[in-house]
Amino acid sequence: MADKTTEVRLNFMAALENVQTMDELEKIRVEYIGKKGYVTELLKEMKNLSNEEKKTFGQAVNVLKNEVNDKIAEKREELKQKEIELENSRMPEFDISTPANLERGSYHPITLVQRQCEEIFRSMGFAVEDYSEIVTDYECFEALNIPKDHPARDMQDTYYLDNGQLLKSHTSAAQNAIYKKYKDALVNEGKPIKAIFPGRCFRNEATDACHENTFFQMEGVMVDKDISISNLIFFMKTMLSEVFQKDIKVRLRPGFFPFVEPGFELDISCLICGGEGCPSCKHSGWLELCPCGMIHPEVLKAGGIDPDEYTGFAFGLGLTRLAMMKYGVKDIRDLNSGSLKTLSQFTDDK
Ligand code: FA5
Repeated sequence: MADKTTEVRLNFMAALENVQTMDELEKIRVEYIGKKGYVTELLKEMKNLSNEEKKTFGQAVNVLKNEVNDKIAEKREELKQKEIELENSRMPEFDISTPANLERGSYHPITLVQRQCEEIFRSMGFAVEDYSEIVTDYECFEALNIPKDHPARDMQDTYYLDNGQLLKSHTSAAQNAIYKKYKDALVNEGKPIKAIFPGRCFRNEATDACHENTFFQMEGVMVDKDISISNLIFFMKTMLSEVFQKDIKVRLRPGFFPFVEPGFELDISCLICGGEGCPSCKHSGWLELCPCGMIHPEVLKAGGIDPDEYTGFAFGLGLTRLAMMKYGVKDIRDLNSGSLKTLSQFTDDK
């Protein structure tokens, strides 16, 4: 019987010698130590042996099995190493001491302007929050005092998922969650709610030089006792003067949004044409930039805040439009073009 284990061992070693690939190795593994492999078959022959023979033969087969296992593992490592070496030999050689001469990408103008706004508001004590792009109908509309058949929904048609959720049409969709997150600290510790939440928004609408179907907004809210329109105007003015570092002509006019009362449209004089009128501002000389207003009592209530005790303001800054004005981008569609050449001309910031 000892001859048989020796024969299987020699055959195995010869076969292993010729193995070149992982597939071949696997084939040999199955052939020798698989369920019906040569080594496994040897064990089946034990039934014809005496008890004494069974003991020595069993031990010999086990030693062989371990040996086969070890040799296969060793070969696997060897093949892996060869694969890595082959892969490395295919890589182009380069001299790491050569000065880098590669063209570097630049930060997207929207990223730059978003970071700048975050910095400004952080320095004024606002928390920066992140919120999902897929939201519920309740978050995007109902919690904002826009029931199912309210005409205000027509202004914000968006993309709906089969499960009833939707891609958020405005950053206001996060308001309800923010109120709920901070309301306890407001009521129990007297900490005002001060948060901004930038994010990507989606609308199913025709595109032109100042409208995209995918764009960025940055929402901001502040809730406390005795918050008034003066607070709102102060924060808006500070933000704009910090972003542009110069005096910007702005106008505030009444605007309707079901989630604020009163509501305003804050426009800035178009910096592309200097207020003369151009496609970027729909030839009006003004660009709608940051609608805002005092948070509607129903919206505070939906967020778990007592509107008889607390008031607040909210704004929805058009970040994409702000980037257009700051970096002189005439057509909003360039910002989504994905063209490094186009985008890098707007900014040198790397
Ligand atoms: C809203 O989205 C409100 N949620 C804003 C708001 C928040 C009002 C809080 C009051 C209180 P509106 O649809 O106007 O409002 O959009 C706000 C800003 O987003 C616009 O002024 C504009 O700067 C930008 N914006 C809107 N639609 C587009 C679009 N299709 N492409 C690029 N920017 C857009």
